[in-house]
Amino acid sequence: MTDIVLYMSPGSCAKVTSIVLEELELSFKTEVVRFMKGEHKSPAFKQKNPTGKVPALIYGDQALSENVAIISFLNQVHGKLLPKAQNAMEQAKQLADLCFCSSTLHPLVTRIRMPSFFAGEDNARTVQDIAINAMDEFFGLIDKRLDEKQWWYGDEWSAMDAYLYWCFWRVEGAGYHVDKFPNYCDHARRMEQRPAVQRAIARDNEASKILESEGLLFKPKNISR
Ligand SMILES: N[C@@H](CCC(=O)N[C@@H](CS)C(=O)NCC(=O)O)C(=O)O
Repeated sequence: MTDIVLYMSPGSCAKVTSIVLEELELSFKTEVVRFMKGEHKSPAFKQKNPTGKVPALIYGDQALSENVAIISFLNQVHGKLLPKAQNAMEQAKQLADLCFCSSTLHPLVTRIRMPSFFAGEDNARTVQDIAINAMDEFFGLIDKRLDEKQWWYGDEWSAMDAYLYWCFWRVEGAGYHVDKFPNYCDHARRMEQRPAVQRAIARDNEASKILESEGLLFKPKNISR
């Protein structure tokens, strides 16, 4: 059996990889990366991911980063993560969907969750306002698509649902008005019913506990609205 190790930090988008590994029922270990200690920027970690970001997935003797690449790889090796594409265009469209999460939603998630990182405390509210405004369009689009479908691709759960869930969950706890998007809210609650998602959440909570006990748990301040 291939040795699999997921380098993660609680709350981070490594949870997307954690969910898909759990959905595949693969046996894997998690290693907590301590952002507050700068472990992600250490030479040892940068050997796993030169960009100094989680997730980094060790799969056998190889390291792979970027959720989109990890999902594509795991789907090619283990299947089950994306609907079977009938042709190159369909496959490319699935990639476009995943890239929508990583390149469009994720940057907005971070600006809603941690606006002061981008513009300092004085300008945090302005950054967050702009990000919320931009996010509304995309959450609207997702909500509309989920109106008649339980999962992004219909009846079939996919890794796209894991990615959408992480984006939702991350801003839900940051004061973003998720209740304006009832179908997306229902999707998140459906995700939380899945045993694999519950196991990934438990791993995340376990990692939070470790960091909390070490005084290294990062808790961004919410802006009151
Ligand atoms: N596009 C990357 C994004 C990775 C990313 O931004 N990870 C964040 C956590 S959500 C991180 O490691 N941040 C640490 C930093 O930028 O210093 C992916 O999908 O894997």
